[in-house]
Amino acid sequence: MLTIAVSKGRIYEEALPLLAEAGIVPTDDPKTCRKLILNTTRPDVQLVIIRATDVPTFVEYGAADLGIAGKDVLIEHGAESLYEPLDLGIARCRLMTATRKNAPPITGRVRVATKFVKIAQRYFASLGIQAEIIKLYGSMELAPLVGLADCIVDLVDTGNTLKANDMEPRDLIMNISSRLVVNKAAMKMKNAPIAELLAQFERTLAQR
Ligand code: PRT
Ligand code: MG
Repeated sequence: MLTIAVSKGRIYEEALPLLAEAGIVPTDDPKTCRKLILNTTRPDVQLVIIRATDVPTFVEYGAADLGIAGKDVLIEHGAESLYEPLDLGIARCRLMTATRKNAPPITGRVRVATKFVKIAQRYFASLGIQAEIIKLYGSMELAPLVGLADCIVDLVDTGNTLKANDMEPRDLIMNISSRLVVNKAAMKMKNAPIAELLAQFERTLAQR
């Protein structure tokens, strides 16, 4: 049995066509079904549906053999203990700094609200800017509006969320896409089926 960890939402939606090309079609829809383990049309493959930030943990401990996770989540988790053989090119976005519209440029000391604490710390340190990082779990856009922070570090896709909150994107920290990750022991113990799956994903991606 191969177990693949995927988060509900945009990664799941964008991973479905890739999985389908490999003959993996879930027999339930996680939007309407509360099951956390989904069987698929391949009797040897199951999906576990978990929070995006938990995917590296499940794969690291071997609770899932493979996983699909955003590069943002992988860097923040510190995913040295995982293989990351493929950029799936899905759920693309940009990790950026953002401020209130027309805010003065960031210099000297800055208060930053984000859920990407490690990435933000490294980024501001690399610029020689002294940053006080405030960890939040969501709705980062609110922080500058209520005086909690000068700046946020968050994912931006269309930019509509920032615009709706009188904020604007500032600097690009990195481009983000979702990656396939593999448990190191599984890569050895289940090498044949995993290698076959990797090859199929590669063929599909090459055609895109
Ligand atoms: O929802 P939950 O707390 O369980 O986790 P999550 O929000 O991290 O999961 P999910 O499914 O929303 O996102 C999973 C992954 O999708 C992220 O780790 C990214 O790698 C990727 N991704 C791609 C995004 C976006 N695009 C994105 N736009 N993740 C989040 N957003 C959010 C962003 O945080 C902001 O709130 O969408 C908003 C901005 O979108 P625009 O279009 O208004 O700019
Ligand atoms: Mg979300």
